[in-house]
Parts: sequence; C-alpha cells; structure tokens
Amino acid sequence: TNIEEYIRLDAIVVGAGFAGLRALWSLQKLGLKTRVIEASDQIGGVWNFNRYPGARCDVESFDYSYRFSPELEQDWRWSERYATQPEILRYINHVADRFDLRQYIDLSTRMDQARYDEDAGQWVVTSDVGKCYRATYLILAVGQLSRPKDTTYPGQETFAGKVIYSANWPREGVDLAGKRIAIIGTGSSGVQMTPVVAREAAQLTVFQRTANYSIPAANAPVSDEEDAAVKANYRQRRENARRSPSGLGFIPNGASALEVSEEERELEYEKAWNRLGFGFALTYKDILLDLASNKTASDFIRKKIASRVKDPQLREKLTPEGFPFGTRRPSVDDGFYEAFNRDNVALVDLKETPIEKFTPTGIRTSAADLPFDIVIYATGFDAFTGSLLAPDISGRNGLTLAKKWEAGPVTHLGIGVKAFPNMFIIGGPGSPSLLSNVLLSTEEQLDWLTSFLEKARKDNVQEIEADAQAEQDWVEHVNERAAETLYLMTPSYYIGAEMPGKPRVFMPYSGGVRYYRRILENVAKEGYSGFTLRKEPAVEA
Ligand code: NA7
Repeated sequence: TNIEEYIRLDAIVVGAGFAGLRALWSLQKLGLKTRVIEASDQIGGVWNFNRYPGARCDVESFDYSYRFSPELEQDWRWSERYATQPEILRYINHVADRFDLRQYIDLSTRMDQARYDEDAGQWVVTSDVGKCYRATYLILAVGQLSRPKDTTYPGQETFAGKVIYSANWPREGVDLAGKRIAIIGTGSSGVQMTPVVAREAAQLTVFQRTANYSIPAANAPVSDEEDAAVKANYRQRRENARRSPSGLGFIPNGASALEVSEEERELEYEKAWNRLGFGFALTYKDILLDLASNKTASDFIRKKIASRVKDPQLREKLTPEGFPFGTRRPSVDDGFYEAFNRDNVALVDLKETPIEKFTPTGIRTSAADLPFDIVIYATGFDAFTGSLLAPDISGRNGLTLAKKWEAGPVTHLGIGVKAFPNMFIIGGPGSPSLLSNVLLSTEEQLDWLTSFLEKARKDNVQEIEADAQAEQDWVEHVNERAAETLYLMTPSYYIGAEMPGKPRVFMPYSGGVRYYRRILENVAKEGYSGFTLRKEPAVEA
C-alpha cells in the first residue's frame, strides 16, 4: 500500500463520547497530533444513541460533568439535578464547540481494524469509509455499555408493528400517543422509560425477567441558590469526589450498618432514600461488603417498593428476591412503581409466563396473545468487553484482542495490555468505570495517561508495553477486591452473565476510585512500573 494514503498521527482516539472528547482535549494540549474517529454522524457516545423517553443520568450532573475546566464548570447551568439525555447531549456539544474540538473529529467513521505494525512501532487503523490512519498511540474510548444486545424472539419478522431498541432510539422520535406498547427488560432503561411511556400510551405492558431494586431519583430543578452554592465551592466538591471511593460528590458514611441501632438505621435510610438516589448504597460503608448489613438495606427497599404498589399481586412480582441489593446495577427511578398503579399498565412476569414468539399482531406468551403496535427492547448490552472486541484489533504477531481475552479480559491497571504496545483503554475492564462515577474515573485515567505520555516523549520512549507479570498481578488484585464484596454472589453484567457463553470474570475494579488513583500515582512514582518503556520498537517481545 502506498504509505502516503495514510493520515499520519501521534494519537488516534476511538469514540467521541465523554471519554474520547476528554482524551482529545488532553492530547491536543500536550501537542500531540490527534484525531478522534466516531462511527456515528454525531458526537456524544451513549448519550447520542440512548434517546429513549425518560433517559437521564443516575449521577448528579454537578458530578457527572467535566472537571478539567473551572471556567466551563462555572458557566454551564444544569437545569435539573439529574440531567436528561437531551441536556447532557447539549453539554457535550457545547464542550466540543467551546474547546474547538470538532475539527479533530472524523464522524461517520467506524474503526474496522487496528493492527500494530511492529517494525514501525505504529498502529494502523482502517475504517469502514476507506480512511486509513497511522498513529503511535491507539486510545480506545469505546464505552462500557455501547454494544446493545440484539435480542430477538422467533417470529419477529412477521410482526406488523414497530420494533425499537432503546439504545438505538430513532432520532426523529417515535409517536407513542394512543399506542399499545410493550417494553421488554427492567434494567435502568426499562425503569426510566416505563412511567414516561405509560403517560402517553393507550396501553403499556412491561415484560420483566428479574425484579431489581430501584431507588427514587430525588430529582428536582436546580434553583439559582443551589447552583450558586455548588459553584462557590466547586473545587472542594470535586476534591471530595476524587477522595471518595465512588467518585460521587458527597462524603459517605464511615459506619457499618450493623453498629447502629435499628431506629437510627431506619432514620438514616429514610434520609438517604429521599435525597441520595444511587448514593443510597453508600448510606453505610459495608452495604456492598457484608451480607447482614446488606440485608438491612435490601429489606428497607423492599418495604418501600411495597408501599409504592397498590395491587398485592403486582407488588409481589415487582419486589426483588434472591439477591442482595446492589449486586446487580440498581436503577434510579422517577415513578417506576407508581406507573403500575395506573389502569393502562400491566406487568408480565417472564418467569411465570415466558414469551413464546411474536405474532403478526403482537406477542404470544405461554399464557396469552397480547396485541401491540410497538415493541421496545430495553434488554441491555454486551457490557465492558462488547465494544472492545467488536472491531478487529491485533497486536504483536497478529495476536487478536479477542484471542488474548478468550478467557476474560486481562490488563495492567485496566489500561495497558501485553502484546498491544502503545494501546490504552479508557474506562475498560479492570478499571473502576461503572462501579464509580464513570466520568470522574475516566478523567483520572486520562490525566494519568497524559502525564505518562508527556514523560515518555520527553525521554524519547517509542514504545510502551504492559508486562505479563503486571497483568497477572492486576487481574489478581481485581479479583481479590471483588472477593471482598458481595458482587460475586449474583449473576450480572459485572461478571459477564448478561451474554450466553461470555467468560464469567469480574469485569470492573471494585476497589474504588480513590484507591485506584493512589495505585496509579504509585505506578507513576515508580517510573511506570509494570510497563516496559523502549526507545526503539521491539520486534520480539
Ligand atoms: P440492563 O441493566 O442490562 O438491563 C437489561 C434488562 O433486560 C434486564 O432487566 C434483563 O433481565 C432484561 N433482559 C435481557 N435480556 C432479556 C431477554 N432476552 N428477555 C427478556 N428480558 C431480558 O440494561 P439497561 O439498558 O436497562 O441499563 C444499562 C445501564 O445503563 C445501567 O446499568 C446503568 O449503568 C445505565 P435480567 O436482569 O437479565 O433477568
């Protein structure tokens, strides 16, 4: 191939969501010639795709926002405590414009293949539109929940109505008014959608496989006073977030749920319930670590659910049983349970009456033929590894990432992979990602990586590669930390249970962002231990 055809770069970033834009900003600032490639014709990542009604962030916007620019922080005005998808998408677009990032983003360009050229010490990236790139660094910012499961049921092609996937919601919108609608799946997407769709639809039927725990969002408009108060103290809030295990902006309770009286505990839960949303899980320090402690929280939530659902049969079906609160990602809702008190909303418990097939007019379960105009799948994602393994990525000696990760993902710090030199993963498996305020841990990783690359360039390092031993140690550490928690008790996407045949490996790092950051700092202090730094690309390594 004629080498002149390549777009030559220092760094190529894959994905123009929150992580990709932040990577671009940092690397540009470092003076690296950088481009981002993005499959969609718009930036925003998950916030571009998940346009379903009711979509919003479960982390407060004051915390789920970039911290890299105090000016941006001061200027942006969030309208609600938990911003909706359109508002978050506006924010990302504002950031792209404000920092002049668009000129470095190639939209409608999907990475098909990335291959490490060992002789040149460069990544060769090809795309579906024929554009080819050569770059020293390959930065994967492809998201954790970005590859939707393509759930189907037999007979779907015969269905005369519309089938929609929540993670690929039509941009032109969908007219739900007066329609008979099915929602399949009761994770965060189904839970957020249900009350909104219920208000518009003639009839809504929710198909639930597993009842989950959900906590009220305690959403509210952000008043001018609140906005001013946060902004007056924003740096401190960010520091608190960085120093907390979760990366959320409030200081969690340091007590065990078991060391206080029942009355005090109920009072604390009650306070947290109406205020903290997702942060409810942090009411006590050991809710996700100790089964007896967890039971106090799980029981409290079950009681709350019961009080929100009028019909006793529905109440029972909607109440989670058999797994501790938080070991599957809990939802944060805005009227999910109350929606079932409406006359036009029904629940199908898929454990009792599974779906047999689609018919031309709707869905047949083992119990009934149910007519629908629109069926919405909210069945989740091939989490953590799905979007990393979809493109064909190969490192040394043609080793593919899929082959390397056959038995589950292995990384050093969630960032580097042996045999894939100069490739860095942001928010990937082995990093705090979805067990934290993912935007905060993304920025932690990128700040660290930027300093690393700055130093590498100063020292004329051409090639950075994770060591096999470091990888092994990190995987062990991730597993040790996971074993201290309750997460391993429950099949969930945290352990790869969401996809048949996926290796059952604990995916994220459960040690918390604060501890993770300390590890990153120590690795840097030790001259980037666990990475081999070479002045010439090594052909054999
Ligand atoms: P989730 O949280 O993975 O939820 C998917 C839901 O879909 C969950 O209730 C699943 O039930 C259900 N599901 C999955 N496959 C099927 C099939 N084949 N039939 C019926 N029901 C099914 O994805 P979301 O999009 O809701 O949320 C993703 C994340 O966004 C969330 O975790 C937050 O981080 C924000 P199951 O529990 O597997 O029995």
